[in-house]
Amino acid sequence: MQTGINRAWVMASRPDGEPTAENFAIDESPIPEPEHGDVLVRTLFMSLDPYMRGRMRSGPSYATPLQPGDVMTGEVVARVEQSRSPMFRVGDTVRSNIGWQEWAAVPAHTVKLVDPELAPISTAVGVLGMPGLTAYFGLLEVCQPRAGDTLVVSAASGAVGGVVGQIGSINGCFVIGIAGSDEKCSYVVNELGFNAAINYKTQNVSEELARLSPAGVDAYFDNVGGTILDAVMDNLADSARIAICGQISQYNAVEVPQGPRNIGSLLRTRSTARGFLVYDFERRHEIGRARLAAWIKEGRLKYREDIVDGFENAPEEFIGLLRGKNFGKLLIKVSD
Ligand code: NAP
Ligand code: FER
Repeated sequence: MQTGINRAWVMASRPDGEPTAENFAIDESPIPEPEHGDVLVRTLFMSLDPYMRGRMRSGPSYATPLQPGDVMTGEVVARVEQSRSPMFRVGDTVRSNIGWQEWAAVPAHTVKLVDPELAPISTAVGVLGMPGLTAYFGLLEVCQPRAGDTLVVSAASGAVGGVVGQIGSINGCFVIGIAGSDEKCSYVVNELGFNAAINYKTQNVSEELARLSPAGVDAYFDNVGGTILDAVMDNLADSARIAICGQISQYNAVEVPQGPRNIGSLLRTRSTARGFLVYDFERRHEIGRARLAAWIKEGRLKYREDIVDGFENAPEEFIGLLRGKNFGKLLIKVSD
């Protein structure tokens, strides 16, 4: 039996616009007892992701929204501390959707084993987890990149964007990243091997795209929406493919903002814009994970993690994520 206190971050109230510290509260309870068929897990790394802002909102979604008092949604990398299932042993590393909390007793069949030989275990919720698989399937299936294509990706230095650009390079694309600082831009070019980068805060994105790729953009992996999507749509090549992966520039919006101002460009260029969710490709996730892991081992896929120490820092870092404070995959280190 494990004695002690479990801490969980709950949504105290629904945010109106940008989340604030007051929208979150810590709930304390005894560390739970695993029942027959359960494992007791202790969080090592907690993943913070933009989609969590969507869960805090009421309204239509593929997932049920949080109610005030619910534990914040999220996936963690954890250690099995007690096992009442033949599926796991004490000491196994797993990933589990237990949300923002330090401990949980969960049915063993809901927990996935992490192979520590593949890469550092933190990557199980990063480059080898949901964000990496989003990049892999969104790019290959929705953008359908071909050698010689110009591929543009926004939030380029982030968990998804960094992987998208590198898989684009592996497929022979000319890759242009869009990011929010000179440091992030130089990182994607100099460390990740993108061909070029545009700082959307200091440069005119539409003009830079026209200069860097006069023949137009063949594939756009959209992580942000808003005015950056508009700028890319000003520069489409014929038969371009736009993957609508995320719209982070609008996640804190109180009113649904005015839509793309240049839909006519799709018509003129016979282009396609398609939304997708990483879960659409769930049956092939293990294939994607294996390929991503192989590229890491071969040195062809690099990744950056932004690891912040301390469970108590989760809300502040999450608010920062929506503002672009993170640089690479954002994780909270909860215990050793
Ligand atoms: P991330 O890129 O690591 O972090 C978010 C980044 O978004 C920030 O660092 C910031 O970078 C950028 N950003 C924030 N506000 C912005 C704004 N107003 N305009 C432009 N950029 C802004 O996050 P991630 O986990 O890789 O997620 C990236 C996108 O993919 C998100 O939209 C997310 O919702 C989406 N996603 C979708 C799926 C799916 O299944 N469809 C799955 C996973 C993720 P800068 O400093 O460069 O602005
Ligand atoms: C994400 C952004 C949005 C994401 C999922 C969604 C899994 C889905 C939103 C909806 O159904 O309303 O990053 O990641």
